[in-house]
Amino acid sequence: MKITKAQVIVTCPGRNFVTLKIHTNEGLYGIGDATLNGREKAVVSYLEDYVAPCLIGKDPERIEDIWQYLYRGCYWRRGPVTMSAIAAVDTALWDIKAKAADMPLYQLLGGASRDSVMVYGHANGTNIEETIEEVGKYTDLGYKAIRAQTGIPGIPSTYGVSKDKMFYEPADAEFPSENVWSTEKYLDHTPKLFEKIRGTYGFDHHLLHDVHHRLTPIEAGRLGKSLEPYRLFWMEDCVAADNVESLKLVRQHTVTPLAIGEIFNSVWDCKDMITNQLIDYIRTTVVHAGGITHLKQIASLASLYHVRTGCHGATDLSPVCMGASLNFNLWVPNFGIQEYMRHTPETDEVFPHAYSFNKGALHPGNTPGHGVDIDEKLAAKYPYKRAYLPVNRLEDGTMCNW
Ligand code: KDG
Ligand code: MG
Repeated sequence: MKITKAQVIVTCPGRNFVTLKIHTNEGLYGIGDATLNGREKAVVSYLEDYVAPCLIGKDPERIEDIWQYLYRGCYWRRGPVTMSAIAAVDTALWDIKAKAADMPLYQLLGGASRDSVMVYGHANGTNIEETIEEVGKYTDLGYKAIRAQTGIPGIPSTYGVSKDKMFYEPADAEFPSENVWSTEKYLDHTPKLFEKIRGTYGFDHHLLHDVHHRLTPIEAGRLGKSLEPYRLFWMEDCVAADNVESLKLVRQHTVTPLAIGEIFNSVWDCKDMITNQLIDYIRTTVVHAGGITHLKQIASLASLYHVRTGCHGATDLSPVCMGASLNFNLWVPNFGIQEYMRHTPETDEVFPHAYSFNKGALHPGNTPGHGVDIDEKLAAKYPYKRAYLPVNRLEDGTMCNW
């Protein structure tokens, strides 16, 4: 088999997605997600200008060799743009291989290790009462795990609180919108949310929370400690994880489990925090961490240190990424949980998929490949629209992490 064409498709059915479609001389094709939220066109150019010309004529079945060719061969390793582009190629090639073998991708990876993949949904509200109500909606839908976020009194808008409750979309402006942040107000308010949720619904569901990189290590230690009575499944991105030493300090103060890694691109970003057992869940996912090939390597390393997977699954990760991730999750021995922010009906229509939700879990389906396709005609009806994630400032105007 030979690769004949590598086609980049950009579409915006409510939000931007970049998809790579690799065609072969045998009529089989595979698709991969290449979406990098707020910087989409950088990956488009990387793929069209540099990667696609090198793929023509290559044997698509040599997935590992092509991965190494793109990683080692470009000299400039790692980084979100490079690794998202490599991921798209890798995902498309696994899709082709599984289609050629006439089996769902999870079978090719080693078969199912579980019946389905536990997911968590996003309950959020502008205040605690609204979030409590949303948690109830998710339990009614059958979710076993729910992430809870709430607005903070005195702060006009914050991460994780959306206008549309089912389809959270933070990248929504032609120029970055500005949020305001107060750690003091957040630290006082957040434990009250979880006290109320447990008081209302008891302890039958897993609860998760995303701090979104905003605290110092000692503040994160304080939050983790104050949340211990409510037994969280995880506290996510409690500090910006550029400096692994930070997590040692957090660990000294709390046994609330820690999840990190949605912005990581490589095993090198998380090697030290895994091998020092400073985290409990690794959040890397297919599209931003070099595809199935590299995610396997990260998960294998993690399995040696009791670290389980918790793949990122926000709406900016396309259904193609979700399909690939679900096949990976059904197989991976050290699976923890999968994030599931639902896509809008428009997005679902552009990306017909085999995966389905039942009783708080997703199954990738049994279609050969990863089970997700793209309707190109429909995709063409939604042209690219520039959109940025917000930026964040302290109340005195100082820039901080969003
Ligand atoms: O593109 C950024 C989003 O994917 C991110 O803000 C969502 O933190 C996020 C999460 O946990 O889903
Ligand atoms: Mg997050």
